[in-house]
Amino acid sequence: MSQKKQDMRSALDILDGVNRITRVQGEVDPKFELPAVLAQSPNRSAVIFEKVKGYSVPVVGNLVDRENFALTCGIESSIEASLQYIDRGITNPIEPVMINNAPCREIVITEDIDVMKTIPVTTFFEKEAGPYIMSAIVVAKDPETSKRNVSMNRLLVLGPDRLMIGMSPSHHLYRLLEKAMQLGKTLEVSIAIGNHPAVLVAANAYVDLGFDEFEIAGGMFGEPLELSPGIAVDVEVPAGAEFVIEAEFIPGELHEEGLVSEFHGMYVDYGKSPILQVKGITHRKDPIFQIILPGRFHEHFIIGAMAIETTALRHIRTAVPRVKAAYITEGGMGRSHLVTSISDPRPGEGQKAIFAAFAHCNLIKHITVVDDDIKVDDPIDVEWAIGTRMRAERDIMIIPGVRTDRADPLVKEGTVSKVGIIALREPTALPKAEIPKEIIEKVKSEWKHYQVQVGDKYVDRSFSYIK
Ligand SMILES: Cc1cc2nc3c(=O)[nH]c(=O)nc-3n(C[C@H](O)[C@H](O)[C@H](O)COP(=O)(O)O)c2cc1C
Ligand SMILES: [Mn+2]
Repeated sequence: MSQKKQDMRSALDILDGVNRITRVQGEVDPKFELPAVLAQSPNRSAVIFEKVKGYSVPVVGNLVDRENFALTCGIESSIEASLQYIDRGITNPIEPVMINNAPCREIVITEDIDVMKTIPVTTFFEKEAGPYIMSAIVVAKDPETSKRNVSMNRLLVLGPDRLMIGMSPSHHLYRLLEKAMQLGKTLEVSIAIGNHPAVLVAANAYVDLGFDEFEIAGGMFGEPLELSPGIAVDVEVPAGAEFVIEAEFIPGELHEEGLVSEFHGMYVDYGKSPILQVKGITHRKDPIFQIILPGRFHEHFIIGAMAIETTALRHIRTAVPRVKAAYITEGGMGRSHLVTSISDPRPGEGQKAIFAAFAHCNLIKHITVVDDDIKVDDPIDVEWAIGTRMRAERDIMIIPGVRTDRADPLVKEGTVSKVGIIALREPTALPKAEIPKEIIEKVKSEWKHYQVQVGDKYVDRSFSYIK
């Protein structure tokens, strides 16, 4: 592989360099115990489990949070920078390049395939049916156009060479499978595990069918993503992936999944899902297995949130050109609550932003619109705007019966009521009380001089409320 920094290992190296990796040296059981340690981990650094019971493969979890994303993508850690970086990937996509003898093909297994023997797949929740691979990107090709599609899908291990794949009917992979069935073809997939955070976020972008998400990853990196051809199927994966599982859908066979945890932290029952027949497994030498703790946990939120807020912002921009930022909150599970800011909004533009965001993504069901002096990712700032600028009788929109995601805990026949809150400043608003700007700048630049000592501790008086 070339020296390109597009794989999970290069991301881990960066995090290691800034002490954002915790190493767990005690042995942990991949069934419940490992996820329990990850769930209890006090900070958001990545966690590497070095000794996993029954395996010689280490496991990494908690790879992606907003700070780690920024560090591993080489951008500033701010909502504006991440929006700009992901948006660049979508606006200026770069076609991937193919390389041979990629690291992900160092070890090839095509006989006596046994997923659980090779990969330390973890079992997360009490009432789930078994071990789930949650960090995988699933690559498939449109049986009509051959255009590539990349998404993240949960995979339940059913047997040595059989996986159940969870797929929402509103997502592209489902449409590709339907097309294949109509054409009487089998659909092949290549599943890559252990990827760079940028690749994971790209796989979650809400773009049109036919838009290859690997081109978005290339656009984000500013260079083509390196791909490796398949060994048993005609589908490519990132060359630096840790594990690759090549498979095809078994036509007509479905598996009753039982309960599965969703991003809101509750079990849902989606009924029957398709089954994959595994045809080969390849991996790097000394592979590392990546897990994402599913359900109401930070990493599951963040990967989706960063993708959805960027594509929502692009969509809102077509209706409201001066929209500035968009942010999917953590309380909103990285899915359902959006805050968006507009510079110098005209009457009715708050409403237009709300319509555009609801039209864009079924998952979004609660939107707050603020002015551009409000930091969209600061819940205190947003609440201040609601407290000082929103007139409830005029500014709260309740829109009944809007299409929602099937995971929504309140869903009824596919719909819920959605809420828009317009917390925009009126022209007659009271002026903000401010200390002269030049004095604030002087104090900030000479801050050491002004530090206040209380007892033996210095008090850092935050300037976050002074704009
Ligand atoms: C950790 C994680 C797990 C996910 N699991 C699933 C899943 O099991 N089924 C699904 O349909 N979408 C799942 N998603 C969301 C999709 O990957 C995402 O909506 C993607 O944009 C769909 O792409 P597509 O429309 O190209 O198929 C998951 C996302 C994350 C971050
Ligand atoms: Mn797609």
